[in-house]
Amino acid sequence: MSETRHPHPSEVTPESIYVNRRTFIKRASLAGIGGSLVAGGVWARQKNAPRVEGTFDDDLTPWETVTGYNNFYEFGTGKSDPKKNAQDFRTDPWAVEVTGEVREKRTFPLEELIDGLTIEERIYRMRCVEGWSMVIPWNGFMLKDLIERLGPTEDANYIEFTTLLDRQQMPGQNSPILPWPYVEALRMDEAMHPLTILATGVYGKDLPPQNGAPIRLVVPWKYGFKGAKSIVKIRFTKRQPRTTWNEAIPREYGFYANVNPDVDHPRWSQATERRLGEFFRRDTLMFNGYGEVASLYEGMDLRKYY
Ligand SMILES: Nc1nc2c(c(=O)[nH]1)N[C@H]1C(S)=C(S)[C@@H](COP(=O)(O)O)O[C@H]1N2
Ligand SMILES: [Mo]
Repeated sequence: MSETRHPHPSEVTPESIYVNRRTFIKRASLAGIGGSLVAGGVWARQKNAPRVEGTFDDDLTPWETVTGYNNFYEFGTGKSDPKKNAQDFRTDPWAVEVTGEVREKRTFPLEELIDGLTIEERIYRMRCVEGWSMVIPWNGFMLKDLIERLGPTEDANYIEFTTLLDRQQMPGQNSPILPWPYVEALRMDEAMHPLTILATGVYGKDLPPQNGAPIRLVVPWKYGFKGAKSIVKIRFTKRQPRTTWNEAIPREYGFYANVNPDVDHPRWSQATERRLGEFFRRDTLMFNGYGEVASLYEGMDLRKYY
């Protein structure tokens, strides 16, 4: 990467929490990465072995941070609340309703919905609107592959994702901190971009509940809040759907939510970020470093469409 040199994480973090990708791969293969690693769950029932897609030289954020420092307001607003409060969350059986402008309009058991789709490992930089970032080895499939299978109609311009609404299991939904259930959406061309995935795993295991088990959206060039967790409904729409954070605080959270160091959040700058596990802040990169998506927004004023 051509950005200014930042200290190597091993220079500023204790060796024990420093995970090098190569060591990880070695360890993972020793443990037998993939289906045999865990019993039950979505990941284990996937027939195809994960394929590692591309290479990436940023160090991975350690498992403990990826699964212990989360935003999932259904389970509390503190960063350590989701891990604590989501442990008994039931993700099996799980079904996803597919509706709206689409040929295959019905409710699918999760296994059937994703059966046969190619699961890969995708190591993505993730950037939260709050200013922290991580590098996460997701396991998932291209949303595009699922969309092609479902067959949206010509009127499908957007795709909407809805999180489970369950006030018993998700205590946060008893407080009006957000309009529930959590909803996010993408324009169809964003959804069809090969970088956009639905993740079912992380670090070669099923997603832990706090990370959005059993299936969640991952869009690496957008702020983390676009990545709706624990999805129970996928709806194809003609018009731009209402989305949770945009509806809650429109001035602060736009529909597009593209990572953009030049457009500040009204209450803080978005120019830099703190990669969790590192000491010094890094410059935030346009589109979180995924410049290949720029063509999706050609001719759009990204200050207006933030
Ligand atoms: N349903 C739901 N999805 C959600 C959230 C949430 O509160 N509820 N938080 C979002 C935010 S703000 C971020 S930064 C990411 C965090 O994902 P992670 O905990 O797996 O890192 O999840 C996103 N998806
Ligand atoms: Mo976030």
